[in-house]
Amino acid sequence: MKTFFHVEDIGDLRLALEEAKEVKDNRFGYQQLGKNKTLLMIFFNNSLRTRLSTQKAAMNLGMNVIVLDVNAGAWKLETERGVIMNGDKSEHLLEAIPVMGCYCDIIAIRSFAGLKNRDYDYAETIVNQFVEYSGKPVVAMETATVHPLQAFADLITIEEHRQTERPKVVLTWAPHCRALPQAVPNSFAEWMNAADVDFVITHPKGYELDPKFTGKAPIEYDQHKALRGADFVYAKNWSCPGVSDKQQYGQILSEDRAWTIDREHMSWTNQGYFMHCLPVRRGLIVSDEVIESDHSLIIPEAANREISAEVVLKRMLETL
Ligand code: AN0
Ligand code: CP
Repeated sequence: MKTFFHVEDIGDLRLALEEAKEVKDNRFGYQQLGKNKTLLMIFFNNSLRTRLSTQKAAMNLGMNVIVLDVNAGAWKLETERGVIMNGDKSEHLLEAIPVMGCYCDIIAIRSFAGLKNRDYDYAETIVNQFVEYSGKPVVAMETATVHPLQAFADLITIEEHRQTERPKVVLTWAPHCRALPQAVPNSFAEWMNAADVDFVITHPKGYELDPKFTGKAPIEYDQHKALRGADFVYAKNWSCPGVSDKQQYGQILSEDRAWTIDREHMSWTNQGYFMHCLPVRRGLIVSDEVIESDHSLIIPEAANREISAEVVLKRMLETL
């Protein structure tokens, strides 16, 4: 595996889930694979889970790990071509990338959407340069448009908790006070479409995600109807994806708290499980009772981030 951005990169999902189970049961079984190999983790944005779980996964595989917080200690990087660099940015990404590639065997990168220019974000301008100029395999740790390590961990969690062959999984928008990217719902939709589940998306009008990720998944604008009979409720806020109106890209179109997942919302489901990638704002996305209930899967999801990362790094190490 040379890149990990999309569900296609992992190939057959059944096999990937089997491998995840095997890795989870024997997470230190592949220590020789990573011996004398180095993972470089580059963060342009904050992280708790991704930082810890990906490093843990690499250590399980016997790898060495270097973590670089670009905004804390590195030279400020220019990312645009064709500019006269007479401002506060001392180094250009186009030099920094091949330099970083010299010191590692695999690069993992977190670089969120700027939410200002849809074309720039959806072209994956930053991470594509890493793919092109680093000379190393690249793992997405949430890029402008995707968060596949999260979606894979979520799928593992659903697989572990499903009670039927084909559970109903609902992705529901929920309100938030700050504009958030679409990477998590984009990847979740992409992975659920590829998985053996009944997948439904619900959100207020104007929040339609890019069909490149949602495919033929049905959109139900009535949240109550969508949640009826759900086995898994995956809540997430995202800002306007700007599909029909680019000018609205990245804007907050609604803060309607009727969409907050509380006990009443969960009572419409089939004794469904609550899911969220975290970090989550209580009172906006979800009520205290729901997130603390025994049907909340937030901690198992976070725990499975170690497993999704280990499967991905293992596969990359196997093809180095
Ligand atoms: C980020 C997001 O919504 O994409 C990261 C989630 C994993 N969340 C925040 O910035 C709060
Ligand atoms: N879910 C997730 O990616 O969390 P962090 O932003 O803390 O890494």
